[in-house]
Amino acid sequence: MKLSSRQAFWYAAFLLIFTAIAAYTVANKTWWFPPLASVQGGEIDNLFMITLVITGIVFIAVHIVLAYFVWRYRGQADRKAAYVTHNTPFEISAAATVAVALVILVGGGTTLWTKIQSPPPADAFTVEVWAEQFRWTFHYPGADGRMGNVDVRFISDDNPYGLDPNDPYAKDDIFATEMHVPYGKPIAVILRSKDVLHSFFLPHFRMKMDVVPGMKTRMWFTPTQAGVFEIPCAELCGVGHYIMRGVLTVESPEQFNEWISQQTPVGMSQ
Ligand SMILES: [Cu+2]
Repeated sequence: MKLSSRQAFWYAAFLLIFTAIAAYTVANKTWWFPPLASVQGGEIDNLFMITLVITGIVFIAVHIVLAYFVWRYRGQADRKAAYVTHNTPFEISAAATVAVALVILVGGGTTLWTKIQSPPPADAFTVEVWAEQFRWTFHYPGADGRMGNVDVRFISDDNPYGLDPNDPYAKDDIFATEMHVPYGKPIAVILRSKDVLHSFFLPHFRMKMDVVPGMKTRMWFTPTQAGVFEIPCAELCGVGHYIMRGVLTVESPEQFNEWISQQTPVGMSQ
């Protein structure tokens, strides 16, 4: 199909306008991340920016070249296509450029992923999280400071989160509908599901982990500020998925101790 000059002009103009709008919305941070609130999130954001700059330069360059070619090689009478078999210097330099970019991106990503997936520090504060259609429940140790064992085989109407009835540490455990953590130390999270796949997402902390029935998954992160943060479920888990939203409060150790002292241990509520 031959493009008339007018068609070629508008086609090229559309490409340039589209590229300019895309570049502007990204550079202007029109739709961007929520404010950062974790140490690990800072490293993730840095890697994201490196990736964005490399791919952004390629994206803009490719579209400018494409627009130019659409205009330059529009339909013209009596013009034949050029026949180019190969161009060794160009092919080597193009392959080398792509290889260097991929080594930077994959190397940076693998290194950071390995670090973030490493076991949590020994002084981390641990919370166990139960996901179910369509809410989050947070499991804390009681006054003895140790969380009781949990197993899905113990789940019943009277024991909705499967505490081990024979475990003395389980007697004073606490199940809360909100997540609170003390500020100033790493937070480790152990994730369990009662029913289907869910995903525990902390957008301000740049953390997300699938919650898989039948297994424990984990994450850990270090908050950099106190505050109240949203916990959306990031896996379509049923008709009520959209209301599956929890709240994470990061607060001073004193405020946290006061909050936890107001929660009712399971042993007393039964
Ligand atoms: Cu869910």
